[in-house]
Amino acid sequence: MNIEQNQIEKHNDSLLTSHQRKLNFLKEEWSHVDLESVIQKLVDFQIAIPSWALGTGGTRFGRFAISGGEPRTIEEKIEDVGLLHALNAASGAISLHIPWDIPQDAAALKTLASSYGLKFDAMNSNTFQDQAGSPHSYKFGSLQNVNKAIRKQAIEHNIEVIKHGVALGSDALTVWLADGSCFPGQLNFRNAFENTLESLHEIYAALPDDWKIFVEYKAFEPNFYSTTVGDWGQSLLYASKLGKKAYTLVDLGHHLPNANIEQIVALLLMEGKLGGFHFNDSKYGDDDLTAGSIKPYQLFLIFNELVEGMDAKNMNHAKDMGWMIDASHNVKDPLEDLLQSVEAIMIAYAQALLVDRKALKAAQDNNDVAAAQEILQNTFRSDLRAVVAEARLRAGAALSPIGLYRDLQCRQSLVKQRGLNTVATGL
Ligand code: PSV
Ligand code: MN
Repeated sequence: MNIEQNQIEKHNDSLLTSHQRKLNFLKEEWSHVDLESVIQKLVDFQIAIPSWALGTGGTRFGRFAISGGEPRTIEEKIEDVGLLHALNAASGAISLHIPWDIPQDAAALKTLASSYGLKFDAMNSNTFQDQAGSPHSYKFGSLQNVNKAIRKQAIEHNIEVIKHGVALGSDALTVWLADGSCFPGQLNFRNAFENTLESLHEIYAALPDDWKIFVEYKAFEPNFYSTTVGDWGQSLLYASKLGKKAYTLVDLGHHLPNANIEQIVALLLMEGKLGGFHFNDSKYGDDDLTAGSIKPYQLFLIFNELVEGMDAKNMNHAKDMGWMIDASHNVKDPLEDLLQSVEAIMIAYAQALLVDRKALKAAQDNNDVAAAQEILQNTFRSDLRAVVAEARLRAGAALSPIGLYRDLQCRQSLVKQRGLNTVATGL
C-alpha cells in the first residue's frame, strides 16, 4: 500500500494549528539553545526496521495472529517498511535476517527499496536454528562447536550472508550466536571461546574493507547456563581481538536484570568499539517490547550517554552507528508497534540533544549531585513531541504517524491486498 503525498498534506493541515501552538511554546522555552540544529539532527536520524518484526511475533507458548495482511515476501516487507517511512520519515532502512529473507534478485530489491527511500542496513546471519537440508545441526552450538565440520558450515553461512549484503549495498554483518551451554560441565569455556574466536576470524577475513562486523551479546536464552558471547565484556574481547572492523552491538534486552546499560554504552564508546544498537524494552528478560514502553527514563539516559560519547569522538550521530529496532509484536499491530518504537527513540534522542552539557559538567566537577539530577530530569520531563513532529513535517511525513495510519485504514488495505491468514517468515 502506498500513501500519497496529498494524503499526508491533508492530514498535516488538519493538525497544523495545534502543532504550531505546541512548537511555539517549545521554541520559547528553549530559546537559549539552537533548536534548529536539533530539528535537523532529528531529520537526519534513521532507525532500521528488522524484516522479522513486520509480522506477528510469538512466544514459545504460542502465536496469535492478530492483524492479518502480514507481508508474505521480502518485497512485501520492503513495502511495509516503505509505508512506515512515508509516515514517519525516520525508518529509512531495513535489516534482513538470512535465511528468513533470502534475496533472489538483489538488483530488483535494491530498486524496489530505493523507490521507498530505503537502504539495506546490517545483515543478520542465523546459526541458531537448523535449516532444512543442512548436513549439520547447531544443537550444541555453531561457531563454538567442538566439531570442526559444524563450525565450517556456520562460517560458510556467515560468508554467504555477507555476499547477499554486498549485492544489496549493505555494509555490516550482525552475528548473534545462541551458542552456550545448558548445564555445568557441558562446555569447556576456554575452548568454546577459542573456537568461536577462530571462526569469527574466518568470517572477518571475508568482510569487504568498508564493512563492519557487529558481535551481539546476550546473557541467556536459549542456553540457560552459559552463553559464549554472554555480555559486553566478552563481546568486546572478541571485537578487540578481531580488529578495527569489529564492534560490539548492544541489544537493550540482552542484559541481566538492572544492568546499567548507559554505563556500558559510555565505556564501549570510549573504547571506539560500539558499533550497533538493537532497540526494544523489557521488564523481565529479553521481552522484545516496544522501545520506551516500560522504561523511558532508561532509554533517555542511554541516549544521554550516546550523544555525549559520540560528540566526544566527533562522530556523526546518524551515520556512525547502526541503529536498529529488534522487537516482537505479540498483541499489537506490528506496524503500529514499530511506529511507537521509532517515536519513543526519537523523543529520547531529542531529549538527549537538549541536555545542558556545560551545566552538567559543572555540576559533576563540583560534586553537585542534586544539580546533576535536576539537569537531566528537567530535560527528560520536557514534552518534546512537537519538536520530533516538526522534524517529520519538514521531511514530508505525517504529524501523527499512527493517527494517519488509522485514518487511512492501512491495516484494512493490507488485509484486502494480502488476505487475513498470511504469515510472515521469521521467528
Ligand atoms: C536474539 O535474541 C536477537 O536479539 C538477535 O539479534 C537475533 O538476530 C534477533 O533477536 C532475532 O532472533
Ligand atoms: Mn538483537
